[in-house]
Amino acid sequence: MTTWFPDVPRKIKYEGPASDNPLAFRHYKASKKVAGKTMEQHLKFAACYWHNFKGTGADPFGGPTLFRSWNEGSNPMDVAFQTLEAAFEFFTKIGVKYWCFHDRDIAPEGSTIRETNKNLQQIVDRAEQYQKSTGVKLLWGTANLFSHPRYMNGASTNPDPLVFAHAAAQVRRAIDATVQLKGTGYVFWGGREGYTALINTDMKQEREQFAAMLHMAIDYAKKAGFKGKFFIEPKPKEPSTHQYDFDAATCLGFLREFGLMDHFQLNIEANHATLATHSFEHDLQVASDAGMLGSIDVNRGDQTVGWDTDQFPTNLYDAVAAMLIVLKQKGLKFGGLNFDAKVRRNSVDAVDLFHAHIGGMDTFARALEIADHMIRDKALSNPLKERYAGYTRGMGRKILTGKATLPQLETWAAKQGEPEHRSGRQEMLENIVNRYIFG
Ligand code: XLS
Ligand code: NI
Ligand code: NI
Repeated sequence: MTTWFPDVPRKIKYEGPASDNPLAFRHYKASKKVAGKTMEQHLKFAACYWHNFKGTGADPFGGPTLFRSWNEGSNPMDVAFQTLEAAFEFFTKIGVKYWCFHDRDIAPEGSTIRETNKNLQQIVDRAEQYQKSTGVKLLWGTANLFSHPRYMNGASTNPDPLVFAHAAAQVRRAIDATVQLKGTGYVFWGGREGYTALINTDMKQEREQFAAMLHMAIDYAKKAGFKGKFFIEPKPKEPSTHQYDFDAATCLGFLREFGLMDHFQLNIEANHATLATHSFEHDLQVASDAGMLGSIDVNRGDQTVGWDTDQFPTNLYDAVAAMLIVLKQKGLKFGGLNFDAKVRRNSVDAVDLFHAHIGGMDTFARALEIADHMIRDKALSNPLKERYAGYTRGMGRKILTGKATLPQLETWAAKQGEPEHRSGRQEMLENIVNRYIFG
């Protein structure tokens, strides 16, 4: 068998925190038990196909810089097959249990829908074999409804129903591929489901069109035997100026408005939350509070720039905040932690893909342990409980159970007088977090 990663001769191993081997895990030990499950079961790490295997490093100011051996060749299907081989070699060597793809990442578009479908089917059949031989599973599949020029005005939100139909054809086959590969999730990220100018946009109708596509997907998936969940992945902008799936709260409103709550959950991406001027943990919490946190695209942005830099996650504070939320909701049943992240355009060696994932996996492994420790000690939940204790009794209880009225509350307030001046203790709580992080 060809080795696409000769610099990494064998599977990356756990060597412990003292190791100085850059190609080893210092914290991620797949079999290590935390709160009754292994790290592997908790974290459900996935590597993504697009950035790792199809990313070129091109940006608006310069062309490709990442020349990968598996992308060399003149026949697109040959390239697709060898890329798939490289991908499964990578998944196996880095030790992720899951992968994610767009239809167009894994197979080239043909000149007709029929040819496109044939290409996709061949690659999916091969992927199925690799999954069997390696034990790597599909976390989620999706359709790329944003790269082709026909989608310049949107896919399901396009003013032209024929474009909608092309998108529908793609969604259908991407669902088939996901079912065949036993993916537990299917993602809708609406890159161009939005607009740049309201002057030429019927926003009300475009949102209805989008909902129509999602309802069709639900109906089709049922017949196709899909047992997983659909996920919407919010993002406020880029490539569209105004995207309809702005953030978690907006998506929840949309799903409620169009009767989609039972079939959907959210896939929250760190860098998308920050683009929406939230924190990563804010959007995770919004989704989780609604029982709708299904999966996470783990990455990070750059605080100094306003675009989606999709860097690998290395910030332990953010990862701990995320894992606190994930552990409290008892994990991600249908989803996992997908590294929707790319190496920088000057990280030109294939081995950089390993360094990148090792960093992300170690960060979340450490975060898992820290978050578990904090939860066991009730380090933050006790102070939180104490802060809201007033709502567990008396008038506070009545407010929450819908038994209080404005006049009653007025009488109570008049009788009690001014409330106590109570500190929120933010700094003390931050020190508590640090205590666990510093160890
Ligand atoms: C882009 C999105 C995309 C989705 C899948 O910003 O994160 O990669 O995760 O379509
Ligand atoms: Ni992104
Ligand atoms: Ni993403």
